Amino acid sequence: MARALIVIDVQNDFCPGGALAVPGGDEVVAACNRWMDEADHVVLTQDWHPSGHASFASTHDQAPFSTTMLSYGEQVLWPDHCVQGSEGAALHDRLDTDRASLVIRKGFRPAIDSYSAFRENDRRTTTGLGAWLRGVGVDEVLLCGLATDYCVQYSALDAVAAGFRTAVIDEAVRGIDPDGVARAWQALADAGVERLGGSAGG
Ligand code: VGL
Ligand code: ZN
Repeated sequence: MARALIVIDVQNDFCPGGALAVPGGDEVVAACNRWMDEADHVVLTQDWHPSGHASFASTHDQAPFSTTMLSYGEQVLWPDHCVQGSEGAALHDRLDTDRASLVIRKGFRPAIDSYSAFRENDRRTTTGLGAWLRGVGVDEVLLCGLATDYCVQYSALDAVAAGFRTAVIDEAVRGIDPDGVARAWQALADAGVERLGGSAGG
């Protein structure tokens, strides 16, 4: 069986200077690249929203970081970010994209956000990633990237729920909100997701 490294949303808009910058977001790039050596398959994800996306505060004339009810429930409203084809949506230019066998885009349906790389926020629409991983014989998933409290957390919870042995690499993730990050690590531990310390090769 095989191990996949899933590199979540290492995109310009989540790095310093970006539209939805995660503090220290660019610090994960080197660690993500190093951990690629430990995996049989590298998957990159890309948050990929059309303009006017339902997760954008501007779409609802609301303040960023407020919430609204969408058809599937409560949704945090974000500054416009990762608009399809924009420089902000591009992967960080020091990320080693040559190693990836799959780049999966998510959040492209106008009315549905997708934090998880596996399942959109309606919790029904799948991205196909779980089936792809099984198809290539993956039984173990390592996650790194951005952001710990949103897309990394949701992806890891869906991975472990789908039956993959799942770990999040501590040194290779950064989060948006410190309280949210603490809650995320607790939720991950409760779900049986391993927290990997140390560094690649160690
Ligand atoms: C993300 C908020 C909105 C993430 C994506 O990558 O964690 N967070 N879109
Ligand atoms: Zn997004």
